[in-house]
Amino acid sequence: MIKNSAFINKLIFIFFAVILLLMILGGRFFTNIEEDTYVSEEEDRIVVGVSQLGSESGWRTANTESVQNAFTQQNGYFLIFNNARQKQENQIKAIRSFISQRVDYIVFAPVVETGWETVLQEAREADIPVILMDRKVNVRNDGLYVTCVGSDFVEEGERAGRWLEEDLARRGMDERNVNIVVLKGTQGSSSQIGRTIGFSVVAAKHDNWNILEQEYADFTSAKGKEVMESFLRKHPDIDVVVSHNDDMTFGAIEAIRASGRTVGIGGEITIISFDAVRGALEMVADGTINVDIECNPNQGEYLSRVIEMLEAGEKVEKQYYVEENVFTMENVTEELLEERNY
Ligand code: GYE
Repeated sequence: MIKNSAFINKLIFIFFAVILLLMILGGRFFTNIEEDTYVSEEEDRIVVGVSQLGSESGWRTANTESVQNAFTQQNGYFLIFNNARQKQENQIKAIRSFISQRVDYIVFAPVVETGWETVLQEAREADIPVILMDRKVNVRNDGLYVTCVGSDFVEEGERAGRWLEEDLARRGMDERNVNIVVLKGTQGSSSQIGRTIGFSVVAAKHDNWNILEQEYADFTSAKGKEVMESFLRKHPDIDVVVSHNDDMTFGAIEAIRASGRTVGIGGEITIISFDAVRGALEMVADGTINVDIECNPNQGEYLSRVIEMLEAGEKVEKQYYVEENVFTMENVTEELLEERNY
């Protein structure tokens, strides 16, 4: 009897041990299948490493969203996104990590134009196509990148200048002395360089346009306010502020109002801004900002179209410009404000 029950116990033990073993093996087996499917799904997708330069402005936030909405899993992409927080060295690190992860494409918005030769050469040696977004690079060999998707910043600057010409003429002030200050974007960035050149080209045609001072204010609202305060302390007679983006403009308007001066249509200081984010367009509509030169951050779709062309083996242009407008009180409509999602 005793012998028998020991035998049964042994049988029960073996039975459960076998079941446990089967469960463990089965579990591993099924997980393996899942992992394999996951890996193969990912292999089908186009892997894009995106190095965004920072998150300094409303424009930048919209630009990031546009990229993230374009490179989705549903659209067939696997996106590796990195925010460099305004530091070129962080962008170089991100690009090197994209290279070591063997991504299919590198997309990046260069914070400044110079200093990219070495890392772009490394991408080239790894055979990874590089696409520039928003800003440009200044390299001796433009074969280091495939194409650029962004804005014509010189044209934007010229648009600002041409608008001022027309506005002064309309108000019968085209012969009078006009004192101008310029809040410039990040030093060495394409948007700052292009907008400065474009506006200067028009300004150079007018002896009565007097550029009192130009100062970098990093495309941020806080710095825009600070630099504007110093302009106001030094120059009691400012007629026009040219501000390279809306965020700096918001800060500048605060500083001007705090100094007791008035802005915009019918005010003492004319405000010329760039970007045309919704908050600024509302100020165009109510006459606080005289004109806003649009810069279009919706570049994600253009970028994915370029990648599709490259995937299909088609030839792409070296530069794609996004569509842009000039906004004054006359053409900022309710619909425009409603559909503006940034
Ligand atoms: O105008 C500004 C942003 O390079 C076009 O960068 C871009 C500029 C944009 O921070 O708001």
